[in-house]
Amino acid sequence: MINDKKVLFSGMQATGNLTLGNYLGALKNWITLSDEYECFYSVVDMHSITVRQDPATLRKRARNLLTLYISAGLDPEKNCIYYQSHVSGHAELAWILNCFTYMGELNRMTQFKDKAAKHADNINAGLFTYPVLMAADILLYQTDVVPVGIDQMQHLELTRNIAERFNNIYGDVFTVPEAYIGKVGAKIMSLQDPTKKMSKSDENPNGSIYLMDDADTVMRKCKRAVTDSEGCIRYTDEQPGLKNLINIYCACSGKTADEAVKEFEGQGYGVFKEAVGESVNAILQPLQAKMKELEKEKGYIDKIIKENAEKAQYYANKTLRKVQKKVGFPERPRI
Ligand code: ATP
Ligand code: LTN
Repeated sequence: MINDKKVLFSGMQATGNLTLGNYLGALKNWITLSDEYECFYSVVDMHSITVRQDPATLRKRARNLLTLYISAGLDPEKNCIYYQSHVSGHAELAWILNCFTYMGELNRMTQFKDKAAKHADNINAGLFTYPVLMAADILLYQTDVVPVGIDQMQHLELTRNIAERFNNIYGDVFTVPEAYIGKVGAKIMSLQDPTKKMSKSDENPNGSIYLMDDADTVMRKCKRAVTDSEGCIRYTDEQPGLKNLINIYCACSGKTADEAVKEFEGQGYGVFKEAVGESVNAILQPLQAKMKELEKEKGYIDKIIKENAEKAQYYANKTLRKVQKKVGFPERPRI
């Protein structure tokens, strides 16, 4: 608990342009939960270098992502929005937790298998131990709840196992966190291949709606989305493309699937796709306007970055010192 509130932690990688999947699966829930919890929202730039990055591009994307968190509605005065690389505790705890994680556990991680297949020329140890750094992110702040898309569930389970293993040896050191997966939007699929998740690193830009896509591009992508030849609006696994569009529509408009199906009963896919495009634009347009405004406020963003890094470091150190003592490191003299 911090300030009598439970703690929430989440993060995103600065590996590309954020998609609607990132927004509906994660960011949107961050905003809903932010009043109830003491929140830490990190730009996890240390995770990003598990695949090769151009340094200047990474720096720019990280700054964009941090600004986007604020543009999407997270108040940086109330929520701790910061760069992971600014708080040394993440790497320090990750090392310790590495020694409490088994190779076999990491070998089972599907994200590792996917990324290793995709980057076969660079299967580095960081890619393999990526979930341990993620566990360190979460456990460092004694986190109660972690809002993520469903694809991160396996990493959350591993985090809980590591925390429980450590607690069983050393006593109650870590809070064991729960995942928070939203009801709608937990997994948004590609518009071009509804069997694949919408991903910011997809090579086909038509499969993803990017948060910075202009209104016409959003509409065009929605109209071109792959559906089927049934021609009838139903919410079923047999029509995965349509189901995905209904999920997007519901997550953006706040309606239920039943309501959406009733609303478009007897109408063609064209009319429905247009409504999907409009519902997405109603969310993206204000976000883009705020982003443009904030990009000009350089001094303000710099101040947020500094103050929040200090706040995060303070809480991180509390846990870290406790852990270091438990595992038997000598007490640090003040340097
Ligand atoms: P990459 O393509 O680089 O692997 P990504 O698009 O999967 O990236 P991450 O940075 O790994 O994005 O994820 C950020 C957050 O967005 C996580 O909480 C993740 O669960 C969520 N998320 C990512 N893609 C989707 C999706 N298609 N639907 C719902 N949530 C998603
Ligand atoms: N692995 C996550 C990003 C991430 C994260 C975290 C999410 C890194 N550390 C801690 C929640 C909590 C992903 O979305 N790919």
